[in-house]
Amino acid sequence: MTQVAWMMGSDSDYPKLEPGFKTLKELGVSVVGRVLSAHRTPEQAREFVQKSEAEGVKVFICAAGMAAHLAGAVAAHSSRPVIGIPVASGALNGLDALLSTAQMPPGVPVATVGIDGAVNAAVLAAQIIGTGDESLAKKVVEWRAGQTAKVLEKDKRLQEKLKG
Ligand code: RP5
Repeated sequence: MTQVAWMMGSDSDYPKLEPGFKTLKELGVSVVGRVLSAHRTPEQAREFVQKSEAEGVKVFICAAGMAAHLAGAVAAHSSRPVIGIPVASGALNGLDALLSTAQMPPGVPVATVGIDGAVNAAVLAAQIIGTGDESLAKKVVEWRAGQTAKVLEKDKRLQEKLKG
């Protein structure tokens, strides 16, 4: 069963999102990715959300740039958790998308990560699903421990360089 449905407003968003898809793969979370737009394909987006929810998808991730209404529109059609990724594109380079995605009215939340925050969206989705899945929760802890080890290794290399 697919655990995460990841929608994006345009295929031009995908290069920014690829690291997040990779992270879900590392965590063993199943994901389906679709290009579906709140503005350009509103009917298809709604149908996809309803079908995904009926099939048991646990979390939606929605990425869009400019006047980014995709995450909000998905949240309007589903009571599953929706994570929004504002994508940097257009004249305002993501600030527009950040505000459009984050500033939802009370009662229809979108958990918004930072601009181009695809990896955080993936980790957050895994953490949410992990609240009901012990083995995934454990994988998230291990994944984060790996990140800690990488930073400590970088610090060690810097210390050696500074000793010079
Ligand atoms: C948004 O408009 C998309 O999410 C993308 O970030 C931006 C530009 O889309 P394209 O013109 O590249 O298709 O809806």
